[in-house]
Amino acid sequence: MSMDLFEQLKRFITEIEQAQAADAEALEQFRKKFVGAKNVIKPLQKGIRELEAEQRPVFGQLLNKAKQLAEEKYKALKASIEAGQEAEEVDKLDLTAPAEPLELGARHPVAIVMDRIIDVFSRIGFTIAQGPEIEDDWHNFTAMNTPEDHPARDMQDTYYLMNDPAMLLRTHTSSVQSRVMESQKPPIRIIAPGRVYRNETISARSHCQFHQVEGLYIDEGVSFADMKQTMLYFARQMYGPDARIRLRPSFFPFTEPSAEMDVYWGLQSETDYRITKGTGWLEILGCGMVDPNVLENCGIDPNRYSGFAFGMGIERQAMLQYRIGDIRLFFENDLRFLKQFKAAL
Ligand code: 2NM
Repeated sequence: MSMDLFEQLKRFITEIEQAQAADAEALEQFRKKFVGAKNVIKPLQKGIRELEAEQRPVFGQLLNKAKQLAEEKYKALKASIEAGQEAEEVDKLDLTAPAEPLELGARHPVAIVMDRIIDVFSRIGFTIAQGPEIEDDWHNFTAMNTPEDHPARDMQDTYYLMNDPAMLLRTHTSSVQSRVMESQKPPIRIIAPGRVYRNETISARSHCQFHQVEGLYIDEGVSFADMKQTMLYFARQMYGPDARIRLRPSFFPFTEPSAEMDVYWGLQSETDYRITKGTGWLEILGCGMVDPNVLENCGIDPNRYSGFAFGMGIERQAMLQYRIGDIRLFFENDLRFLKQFKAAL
């Protein structure tokens, strides 16, 4: 009797060890027989009472070993069937099929307009200059002939760093131009595109951050006429070959004389009246002859060299070009807004 129990268990163990499963069905049969709730090993446990006392622990250990073996074998069989299925799926893959198309992103309208402006000036020999957005007072204001009592230097108008009030977020990219003038000899022909900051209340028309392209041209004998012709070239490249410009006298601390440039927009629609304030002319940029004080501050001899400079806001031009009514849209990163510029890629 006791021999039968051992015999039976050993047979099961051999069967478990030699088991194979070709498919999910065979695996399920194995599971039912050796692992499931009604497995064949369990009933043998009851037979333990019929054994001699010294044989019971031996049988118990063998029984546990059989259970463990069954579970391990089941896991192994299952894994090998799954690996087989995976290999089958890989075999079915057509590796020569064309890939799923990648959805192209859209360019940000500020980047689109900025690149167009850069292109226009690149064609006539301007190169791109860059500098830090966190600037010192010298490069942003003092070198730029902006006096201590100028409103732009007010704590309310510019962002200063709390742990170092001598440092600030640049209010224009002129700070880049001052760095270039300090480190290079004329002829200098650069544009400085980039982000700038002003401490303004955010509204549909103004923001605490925006983008600029400023330009600088310094050499011997550079005149106001050179500036005017360069600005006309720019206007015609940006706004079409028939674009007309006008210069109005203005003031900037770093240029003398200074001017504001308008491009003729027209008065076709009611909107045209609104955005041009009824004149048909749109203000596009500021410009002027670089003040001799600025040249001197940056180590360039004003008796030998002269130059012109200009600056424009990118958002403003993007708003005109794409009829965008609110400057905040540029900085909210709302996909419904951004996706509209896909075609402009
Ligand atoms: C403007 C308008 C007029 C300007 C001046 C300079 C520099 F560095 F030469 F002094 N950079 N940019 C300038 C001149 C900027 O922005 C409306």
